[in-house]
Amino acid sequence: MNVQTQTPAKEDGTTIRSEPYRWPWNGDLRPENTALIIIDMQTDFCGPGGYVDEMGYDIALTRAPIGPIGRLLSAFRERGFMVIHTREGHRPDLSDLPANKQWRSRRIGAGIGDPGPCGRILTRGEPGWEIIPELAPLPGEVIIDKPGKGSFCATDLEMILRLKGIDNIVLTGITTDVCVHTTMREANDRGFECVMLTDCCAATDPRNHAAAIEMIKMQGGVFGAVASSDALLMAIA
Ligand code: C5J
Repeated sequence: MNVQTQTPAKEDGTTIRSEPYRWPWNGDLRPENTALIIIDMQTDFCGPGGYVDEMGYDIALTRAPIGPIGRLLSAFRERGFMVIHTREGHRPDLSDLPANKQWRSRRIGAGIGDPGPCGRILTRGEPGWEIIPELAPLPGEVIIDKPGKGSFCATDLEMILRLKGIDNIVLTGITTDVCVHTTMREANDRGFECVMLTDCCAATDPRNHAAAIEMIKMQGGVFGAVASSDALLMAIA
């Protein structure tokens, strides 16, 4: 495609400093058309005794984005942007848990649906499944309960975004290489304009975090763009 024919992004504060292009592509960044999605900031992914901890990964890594997400969340709430939280987890009867997913989790010592220090692992209604208090949803904010990694699979997220007139999605949460990336890919394929905030995400291995960021920047922004939360905060200030 001849890039000269595309609508140029404005340089007047309606785009943010990001890679590999200034985001969003068309300069149309407003509270009415932009949603913040906070993915899986649950005790199971970043709390002591949760799923990630039980698998033996370092939760200092997955806790690192809590502060940056908190600051962004306050700014988005103040300015009236849509805020959406997601939770990965399964029904208590595990009827939505594929047998291979459960088998794999048991292999690494954190069987989904099995008892753990924070209740049954990745099971809806259990303490470990709750969003951490630092980032707790406010009444009226959308919460998406998802059985898989992507936030669009087997949920009503797309319908909610379309009905609200959302074009732009800001992606934050954990983990960069799994649920955040899967959600960004799903959103991008549906035509949403996505940016992932690098300091507001984390992986259980920093190399995977770095690789996930690089993947987004390929092909002129194959899934969208990446930026820091400061860049976005500056633009909406
Ligand atoms: C994983 C997630 N890693 N929230 N879930 O199983 O990324």
